[in-house]
Amino acid sequence: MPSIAAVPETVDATSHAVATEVRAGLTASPRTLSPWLFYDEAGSRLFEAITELPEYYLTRTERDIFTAHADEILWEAASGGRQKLTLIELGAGTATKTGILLAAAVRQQGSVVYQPVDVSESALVMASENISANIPGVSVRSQVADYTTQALPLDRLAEFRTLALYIGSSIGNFSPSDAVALLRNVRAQLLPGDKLLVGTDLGPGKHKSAATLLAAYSDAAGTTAAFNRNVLERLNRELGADFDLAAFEHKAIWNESHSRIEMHLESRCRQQVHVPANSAGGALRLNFEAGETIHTENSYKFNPVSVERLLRSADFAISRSWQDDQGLFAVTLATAV
Ligand code: AVJ
Repeated sequence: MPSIAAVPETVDATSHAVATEVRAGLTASPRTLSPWLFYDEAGSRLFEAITELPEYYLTRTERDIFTAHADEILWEAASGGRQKLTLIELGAGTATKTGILLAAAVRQQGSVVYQPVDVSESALVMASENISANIPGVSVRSQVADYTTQALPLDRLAEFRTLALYIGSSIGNFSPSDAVALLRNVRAQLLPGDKLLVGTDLGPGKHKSAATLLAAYSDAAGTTAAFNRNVLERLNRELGADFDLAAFEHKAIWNESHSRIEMHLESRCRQQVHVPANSAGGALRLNFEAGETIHTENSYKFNPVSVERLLRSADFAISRSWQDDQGLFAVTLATAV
C-alpha cells in the first residue's frame, strides 16, 4: 500500500521518517503534517487525556456499546456460537476497551488467544500486563508491527476463526482510498468466514449536531489544542526547529462535503520558521503568512451507508452493527467473503 505513509519502528528510522515527512509536508501547499507525528510520548499522554474529556464522547461511547453488547458481538462473530475465535487487534495501544470483548470471548469459549499488534512496544507491554492480570483465560501474544504496511503477524490455530478488531475510530484518520487499501490488506490475510469488527465515529444526524462533533475536537480545557501544538514541540525537540508555539492557533473545522473534522495549526502572524539540515536534506526556511495553516489531521465521520460501502469495497459483508442510543458511534461486524 504505497499511498499510506509507513510508521517507523526504530529510533533511527523514526528520526529519518520524521525529517522526511516534515520536509515534504511543510514545503507542500497547503502545508500538512501526518497524524502519526502526534504520538510521541507527550502526545500519547495527551491523547489518553483527550479520551477522558467530557466533550470527547468517542471512547466512552464505544466502551458503553461494548459493555452493553459484548456477548452478542462475540456470539455473532462466532456465527451463533458455532466457531471458536482468536482475536487480533490492529493498533491495539494499551487495549483498555478490548478487555470487555475478551472477557465475553472467555465466557463463550472458556479461553482465548489475543494478538495485539502495535508499533509501540511500551503500549503493548501495558496492554499485555493489564489483560493478563485482569482477565484469566486470555493468553496474550503481542506483536510489534505496522499494520498499515506490513503483513499481520497472524498466529493461526487450526479449527479457529480470526476476529480482527479495528476499533476506536482509528480508520477515520485515513482518506477513503487509503482506508479501502488498508482494509484490503487486512482482508488479504484473512480467510473467507473470518470476521472484522470496526469502530467508526458517526457524522451529524437526528440526535447528533455538528456542534457536538466540533466540541470533541475543540474542548474547553484546551487539551486537544495542546495535543495539536505538541507536534510543533516535537519538531523543535527532535529536529531543532524553532516554531513559536504561541504563534500558532489550534483550529478544528467540520468539512461537510468530505464528512470529516479537520485539525489545523493556523499562523497568527507573518513569520519565518527554521528547520536545520538533517538526514532528509538541507536547512529549511519556511515563510508563513498570517492565517496560513498547517493541516495536521483528518478524522472522517461515517453513516451506515458509508461504512457498508467501505467494507464492501474491501470484500467484507456486513453481519451486524450496534450503535448507542444517541447515534454517536457505530460498531460494525463484517465477514470476509
Ligand atoms: C485516535 C484518530 C481516533 O480522530 O478522534 C482525537 C485522534 N485527534 N482528538 C480521532 C484525535 C484529536 C482520534 N483518533
